[in-house]
Amino acid sequence: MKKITQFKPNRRHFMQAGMATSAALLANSALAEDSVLIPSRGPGRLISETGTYGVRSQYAKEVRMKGSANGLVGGAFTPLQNSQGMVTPSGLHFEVHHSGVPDIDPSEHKLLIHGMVKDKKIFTMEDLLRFPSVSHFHFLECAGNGMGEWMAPRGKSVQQTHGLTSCSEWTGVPLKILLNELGVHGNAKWLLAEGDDGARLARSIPLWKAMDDAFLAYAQNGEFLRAEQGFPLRLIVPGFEGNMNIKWLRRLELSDKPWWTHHEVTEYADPRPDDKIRAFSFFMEARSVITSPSAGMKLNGPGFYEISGLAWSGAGTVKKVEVSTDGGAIWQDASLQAPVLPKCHTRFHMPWTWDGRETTIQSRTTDDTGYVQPSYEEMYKLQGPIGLMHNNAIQNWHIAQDGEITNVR
Ligand SMILES: Nc1nc2c(c(=O)[nH]1)N[C@H]1C(S)=C(S)[C@@H](COP(=O)(O)O)O[C@H]1N2
Ligand SMILES: [Mo]
Repeated sequence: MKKITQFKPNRRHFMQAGMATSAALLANSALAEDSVLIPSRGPGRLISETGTYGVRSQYAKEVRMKGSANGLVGGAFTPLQNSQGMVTPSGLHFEVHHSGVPDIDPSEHKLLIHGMVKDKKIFTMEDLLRFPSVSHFHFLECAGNGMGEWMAPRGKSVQQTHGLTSCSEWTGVPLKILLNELGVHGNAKWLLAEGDDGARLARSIPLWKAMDDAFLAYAQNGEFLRAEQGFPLRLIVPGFEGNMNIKWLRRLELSDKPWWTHHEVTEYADPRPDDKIRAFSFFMEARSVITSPSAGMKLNGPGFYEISGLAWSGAGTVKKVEVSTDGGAIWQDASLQAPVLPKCHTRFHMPWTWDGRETTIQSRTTDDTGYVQPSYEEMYKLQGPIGLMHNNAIQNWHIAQDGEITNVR
């Protein structure tokens, strides 16, 4: 029988992958070959018993982390520390709700489009599924992602500090197809999008965005939307703050002015240091974070580690991610994993050999508009030291001599 030996990454493997690394590699010693020469297990679980919908291995444990005062308002955070690649599994996509998750029968769901259009119309889901569709990978980020981090580092893990961003492939009907079908009035400039949840969450969407890349999604990662993500229909406004991506969409009303809805005059109006208030901020600006290694993890002694993380920009495409492993003195370009798509999570990697000394690691991204992710100091200058929404500052992870990783400023 052919002998199976344990795989140990070495310098050659990294060179083959086109990466330069000073490979003082993994510390674990070779195991006895006998322990990996696997005797046949015998037959596995019966096919009929695997069920009609796949289940995770019992050893896959990552879950969302719930955060809610009363069970209706609040959400659940994506476990970014375990994330791989750029797509978030639908079952781990973050959630933010303002009145819980409604249970909507798609055969009864309707979408009304009215206001400044030539013909107002009610669409059923069946109608919408007949239109030409598009599929796009986009991140979705709550503008409040990291709101607890403004004043001081509080989160114990990247799930707590950054877990209100996720990325899916969304499929649906481009909004411009529907609007062109109905005929938009020449003076229309805005549309109100309203959800069919108890909160009737509604936001004013600029018409240019509706005519650009907004679409009405009914599917996520190849199947119908999860209930939590807005089943059976949600608005996707790529790159705009999560709150504007109205779930359980029931109504679009066109107008010549914005509505100043509840959210537009409360949480989503951002106070500025110059005493002005920025309303309709729309874009989630460029941001990145190292997901591994990250707070709550512990490095197992000096040696080789791959630094890996996510970068994204609501204004465009990630152009560059720089990583520092010495507290910000030297920055090196990380490699970006293809595909690098607009308004989408981009996975970055950088090989690193830890010398065992205390240090801080961080990442900084630049998008194709030339915008550079700010430090906290730079962000305070623009947005003030007390903020709620749109925290996109550089994240520092401190590594102690014993390998313990914590969230620091
Ligand atoms: N109808 C409706 N749409 C909504 C919400 C809501 O509570 N009701 N929450 C908004 C907020 S604040 C965010 S961040 C995103 C979250 O989308 P997700 O739960 O699919 O991640 O949906 C937005 N759309
Ligand atoms: Mo949100």
